[in-house]
Amino acid sequence: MSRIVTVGAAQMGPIQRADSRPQVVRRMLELMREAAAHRCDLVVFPELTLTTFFPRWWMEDQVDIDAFFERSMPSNDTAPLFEAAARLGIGFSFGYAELTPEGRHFNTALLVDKTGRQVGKYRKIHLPGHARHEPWRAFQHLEKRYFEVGDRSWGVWPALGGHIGMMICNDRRWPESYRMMGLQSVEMILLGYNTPRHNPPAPDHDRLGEFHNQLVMQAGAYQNGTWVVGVAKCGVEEGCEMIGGSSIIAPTGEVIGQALTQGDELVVARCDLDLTKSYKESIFNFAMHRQPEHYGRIVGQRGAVAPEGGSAD
Ligand code: ING
Repeated sequence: MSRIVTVGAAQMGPIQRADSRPQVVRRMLELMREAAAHRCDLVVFPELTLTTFFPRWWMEDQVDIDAFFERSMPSNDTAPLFEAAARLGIGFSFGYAELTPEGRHFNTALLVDKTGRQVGKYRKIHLPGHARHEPWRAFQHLEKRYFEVGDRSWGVWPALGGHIGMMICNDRRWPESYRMMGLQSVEMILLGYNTPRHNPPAPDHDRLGEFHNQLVMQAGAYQNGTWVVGVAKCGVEEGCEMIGGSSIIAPTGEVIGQALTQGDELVVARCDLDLTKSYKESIFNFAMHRQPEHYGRIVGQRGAVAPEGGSAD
């Protein structure tokens, strides 16, 4: 028995500050049409798909900041995506900056089914970077200033014949994100990312950008017996290079599809959700092997606490 979901990882090249939402949506629709031609069931778009990665700039006027946010979803600009999904019979997920009616700001991702109905919503929990202006940096990374921490934990939704979950960008570097969905029997995790090549506080990491990107997604896939679809917005945006490497990763931990460019590029793979079973029922049979009574620090502590002197045992 196999439950095949044909996935299109829809990598987006750079979006410049002057690029309008209609221009970006046209690019997304082109990728969706290409996915339909490849008989995809699902198209996955990156984090903050609709605009340039604006947290790279220090802004003080909330009007300027809110210009990057969506007040409604779908909006006039994004409605064509939902209509195309229903017309083509393709589910999709994408990330955007959400401004709620109550005035709250989130880095959000949506899961939309083949009928164009919103199935799931996730708001980014791990916000990297900093909240204050740090002019020493070549560019800012102000997600802690512009977004609130998500107000709901990672969800898993029945969709496309399986259990689908979402996370966003920096979440992928934290094993807790995967495990929270692994404990909900997730079979495919969708995630988008905008990852600058250069990380000002740790420039020695720059040469390892693609390696760390793959490392964390492959580990998360294998350790939770799930597919992982990681999709980049990449290339040089406003002078800032962001890494590509969009990947479709099997529960084996193997990369079975990967983008080759730093532009708009569709990576297609047939993903059998039943490949997850042998991992979930053996090496990562959580009910049989996990020992939560010894995991207290993982939830009880925020930061690390080193041992007081003394011997090892
Ligand atoms: N971006 C980055 C990410 O976690 C980052 C933050 C930049 C981490 C550079 C490491 C190096 O991929 C987002 N948007 O979370």
